[in-house]
Amino acid sequence: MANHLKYSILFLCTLAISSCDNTDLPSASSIAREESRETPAPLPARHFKDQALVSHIYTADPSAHVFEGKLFIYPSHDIDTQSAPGAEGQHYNMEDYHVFSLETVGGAVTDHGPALHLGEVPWASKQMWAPDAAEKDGTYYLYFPAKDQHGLFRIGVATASKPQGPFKPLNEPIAGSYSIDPAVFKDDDGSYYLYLGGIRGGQLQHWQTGQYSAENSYPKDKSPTLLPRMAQLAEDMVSLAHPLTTIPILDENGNLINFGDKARMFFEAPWLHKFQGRYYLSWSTGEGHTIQYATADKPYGPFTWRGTILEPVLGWTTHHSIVKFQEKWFLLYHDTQLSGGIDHLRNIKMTELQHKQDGSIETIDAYLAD
Ligand code: FUB
Repeated sequence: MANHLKYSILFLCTLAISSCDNTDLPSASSIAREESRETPAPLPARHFKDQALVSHIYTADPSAHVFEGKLFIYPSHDIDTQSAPGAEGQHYNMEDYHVFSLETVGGAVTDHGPALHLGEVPWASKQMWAPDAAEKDGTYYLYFPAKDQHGLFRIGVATASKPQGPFKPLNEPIAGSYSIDPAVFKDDDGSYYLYLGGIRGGQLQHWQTGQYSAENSYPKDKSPTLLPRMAQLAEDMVSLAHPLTTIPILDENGNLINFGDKARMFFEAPWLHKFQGRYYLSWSTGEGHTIQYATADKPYGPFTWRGTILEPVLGWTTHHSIVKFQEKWFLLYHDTQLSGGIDHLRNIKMTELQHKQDGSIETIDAYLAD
């Protein structure tokens, strides 16, 4: 038996003994399916630095914002699935969103219940992946990726009068949108920008020219990698002020980062935050399993690579957000601690993030030192 599976079973036994109230625990068959997937090298059972924010359902991809003085979290809601794992991410077959809130760090986490279900979205067919939210003039906007009736990811919007929803979806996705992982950044002048993108299952490789191509191809290792996209949101918050544009990410020599640079290349999960007047773009490297970041003077970039925010966590994916709450900065992220390493059954966590004097970010390890 592989170490990875042994560790999964051990961890599940521990959960059972401690009478955890997790209602979505995986079946033995899902663990077996997981065993056949390509996973990172087995990790030793070290102690986790942070504990899951909630354990009654599986959650992932936490986007966090402060609304009405509370920290609101908009994660994916992971579910066990009959879809076999595959390169297209078909086993991430989520169907709804729950919104969570905290009044204080370390305090009770409120699950506000179902906020939007796939069946309510006229244009969507499946896979409600990582969402984000924004507020403007008392209306709350939930931005979410889902596959349309042709199997293409689009970004939808749903609105509510409260940060926790329930959200009412628009009949159509955002015109000109594609791929996954929307993140909305509000600048100090009141402008809103939508960042997005994810390769492989996230389909960004099909939009290399800005137009859809059925060809499923990637750059050569020594060519610039695929870049995340962004656009300013129009005043109505549900359309783009201009077509999506690429965001240059440069290395320390001023060259675009190459596709072969697996430790730094953009894979998915773009997030934008601003610290001391500087724009910080952070992203998941996918196969590199880290969160990297770059900085710029403008929301459009070009961004220059600066370093690693988060070292690999337990599980294949890594996805985060960065938010200032009650005078401190926090990294929201996920791992697969509760499911014992099952990639599509994740749990959200939160940890403090430090900007150093020179504006760089201290690298976070999700494990305690041995
Ligand atoms: O949750 C589904 C997908 O997994 C997200 O959209 C990606 O960022 C990855 O976390």
